[in-house]
Amino acid sequence: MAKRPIIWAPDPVLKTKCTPVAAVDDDIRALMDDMLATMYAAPGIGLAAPQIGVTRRVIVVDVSDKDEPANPICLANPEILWKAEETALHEEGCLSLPDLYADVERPVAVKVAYLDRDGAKQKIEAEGLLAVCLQHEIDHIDGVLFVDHLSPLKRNMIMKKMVKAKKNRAREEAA
Ligand code: GNR
Ligand code: NI
Repeated sequence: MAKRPIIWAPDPVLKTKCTPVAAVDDDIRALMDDMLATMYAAPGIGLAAPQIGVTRRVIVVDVSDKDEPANPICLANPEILWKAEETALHEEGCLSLPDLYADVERPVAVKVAYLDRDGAKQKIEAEGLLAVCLQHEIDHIDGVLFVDHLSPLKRNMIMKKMVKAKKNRAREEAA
């Protein structure tokens, strides 16, 4: 399992609609393992393949508490089958928009079909933080960031901060 660099917005790879995986083979399993290593190291509660530069429909999540056993879930070709009509606001962050947070409105529960790490068809019904995280990650593989759910004013404020943060990082890396 190798940790990989996380791509920061703005970047075209984060705006890309990712392609489905044909089958969960050893290459996809290695990708899932690298994504989990990258997510746990960050640390984060989810990661989507485009965040490490791979435009395939693969996401990983683990919303377990620190004092609980780890509960990694690997999802290939996740598909939202059902969304609750009820919505709620939840504060979101993103490893591709480090240190920037905003309240995002989403359905409070979702049902998702996917292929697991063994390529078996699975369904998961989620509410609470897991529902938020799954929707955030599935957005990523459709080229959508949490800021795309905000008003243009809020989105532009956050993206301006990201342009500055990326310039600062480039300057630090060059120094
Ligand atoms: O680590 C993360 N935390 C988080 C908090 C609230 C809503 C969504 C998330 S996902 C984020 C990791 C990430 O960027 N996944 O794409
Ligand atoms: Ni994210």
